[in-house]
Amino acid sequence: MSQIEVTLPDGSKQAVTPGIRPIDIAQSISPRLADAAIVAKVDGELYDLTRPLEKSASLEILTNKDPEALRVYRHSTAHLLAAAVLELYPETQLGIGPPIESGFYYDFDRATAFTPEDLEKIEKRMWEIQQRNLPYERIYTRKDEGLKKYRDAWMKCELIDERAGDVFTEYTLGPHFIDFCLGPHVPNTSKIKAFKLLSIAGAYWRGDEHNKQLQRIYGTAFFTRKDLEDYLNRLEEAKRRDHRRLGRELELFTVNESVGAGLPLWLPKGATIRRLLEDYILERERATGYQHVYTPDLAKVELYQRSGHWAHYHQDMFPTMDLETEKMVLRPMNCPHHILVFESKKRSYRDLPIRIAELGTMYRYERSGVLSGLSRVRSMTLNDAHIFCTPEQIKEEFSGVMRLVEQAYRDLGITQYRYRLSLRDPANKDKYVNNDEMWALGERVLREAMDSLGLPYIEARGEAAFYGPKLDIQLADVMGHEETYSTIQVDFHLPNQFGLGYVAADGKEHRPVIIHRAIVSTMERMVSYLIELYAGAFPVWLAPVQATVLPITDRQTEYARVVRKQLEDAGVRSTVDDRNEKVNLKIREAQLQKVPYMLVVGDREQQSGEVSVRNRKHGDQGAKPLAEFVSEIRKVIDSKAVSE
Ligand code: TSB
Ligand code: ZN
Repeated sequence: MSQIEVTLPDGSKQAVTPGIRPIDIAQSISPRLADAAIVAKVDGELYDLTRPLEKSASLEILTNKDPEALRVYRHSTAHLLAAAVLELYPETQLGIGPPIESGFYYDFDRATAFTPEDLEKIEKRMWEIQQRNLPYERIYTRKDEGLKKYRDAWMKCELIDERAGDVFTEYTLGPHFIDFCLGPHVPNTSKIKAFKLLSIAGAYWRGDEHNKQLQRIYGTAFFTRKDLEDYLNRLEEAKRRDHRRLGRELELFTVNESVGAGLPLWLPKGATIRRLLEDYILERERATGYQHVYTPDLAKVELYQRSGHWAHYHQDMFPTMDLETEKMVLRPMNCPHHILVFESKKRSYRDLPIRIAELGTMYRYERSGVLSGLSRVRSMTLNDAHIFCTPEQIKEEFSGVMRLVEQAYRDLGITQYRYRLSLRDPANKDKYVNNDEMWALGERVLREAMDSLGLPYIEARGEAAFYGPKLDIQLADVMGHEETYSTIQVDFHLPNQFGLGYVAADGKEHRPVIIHRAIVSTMERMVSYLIELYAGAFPVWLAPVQATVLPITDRQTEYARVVRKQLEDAGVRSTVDDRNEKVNLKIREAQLQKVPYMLVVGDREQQSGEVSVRNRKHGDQGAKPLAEFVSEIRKVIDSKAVSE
């Protein structure tokens, strides 16, 4: 019989008999490899370890160290879930069950809603099936036969109908379970070692709200129990820090249906934090040569046609408002307005760089599915600025912005971040302005600026602004999910669109470059980050209430008010809890509200003009004269210490 040739990743070749399975080859290399093997890759395509090889090809064995293999493993666990659901609730119909970033899900059509108790039962049954050591077997079914066989399974029929060719693949799991699937999977349930079902949610078939609503069961799976436990611990921690929950509990912000999704209302305590952040950054900008302006939140459509937003950013804008003689639109960015500020008078090279800054409110039509608390919203206020400078000044301006970012992060206690060079996606050019030379130049300028600062960065294609590449600063949440906060963008496009100019030393008109930059991102996104970073226990300088005075009985109410007055006079944000409640309860509640200092006052404190200080982290600090406490807390506030 003729042989086929398998090329391994190290370049070595093996002559083998057709029909041999990747798992056999793994076994022949080493039993340990076979043991760790999850799935194969044949000519670059994922391939079942137990699927026979029929022609010469290159072969890779992916093991339980490989992220791509983890997706296959998770998808295989989703089959286990489907098998368990069908054993327990045979009337259920199967949708699809793909892996996702953090695990997998499976969609089911069933008249009765799954309960959390059902989830436990299903998980138990999954383990039972896992114990049976069942193989995942690939079989081929003719399309016409399949459609007949699955007459009553409407989702399956739709999926089969769509497949090209006369034959489709299915996978069995033991004698009773079979599902339409492209594969591949792990060879056997014994490979599956650690999983957990997490939640149930509604989901429309194919994500389309006109379709039937299904029940989606989410779960996750890892190669080891340890990895699973680490993940579940992080999930718990993420719940504890979730800014949407804390936003409610600490009365920071709210979202109301009557206003609309993605349009948060800042409550007094949240507004205090926001105002502090705004004051902070405005002060830093004043100190570093920025000029602040106010510009309106909307403009005529023509402005965005000219800037290119209309052509490239339309999808993210709210629809226009048709007035009698003009069409207006809510601005999705502040740049065009700032450009008009620059243009409002003649500029000379002596004036450059000109740094126009604004806490600019803007509106983006984010799709409802991606909205989240304060972190992704539809109305937002950006700590924005546009720097108009000569090409020679870019590098210095870039470093100046970086210094601002680093100082702001230090003051806010942000220590973990990555730099990301965000480039356009060459495969999707119409999302971006078309000028290859300009893109190459922008990219080069950013790389040089980063290299000369000696800062490392990762790269991401498809993340640029439509007008140019960006240097983004990425912060991650507890689950490791990254978002962009600060950003610095070099733009050669908008100056051209608006025909901007300044008079250079040679007396001729030259074109400036625009650097778009945001230091602390939008107030919304940064506050969402700070809430989670501190789990609501803000550094004293940012805490909405810095000290609360707790009289032990109503005999000290008057004294408590005097104490509070003195705190307020010293610029310390404070409250008095003069309810007729036990002081222990008042302490407990202040603690839950994460107030940094609780000042307990009884008869003794009143007589001596003292306060008994309790710190939210360190507990009882003993009694001290009020003036002493005031000067101590002032020091903590003024130093912007991130822990007291
Ligand atoms: C920096 N024109 C530039 C500006 O001059 C600009 O708007 N850049 S941006 O599109 O990248 O947005 C700036 C920052 O706003 C982003 O880095 C991100 O941190 C924040 N942001 C963007 N969209 C949202 C949103 N939907 N909700 C909250 N913050 C957002
Ligand atoms: Zn801009």
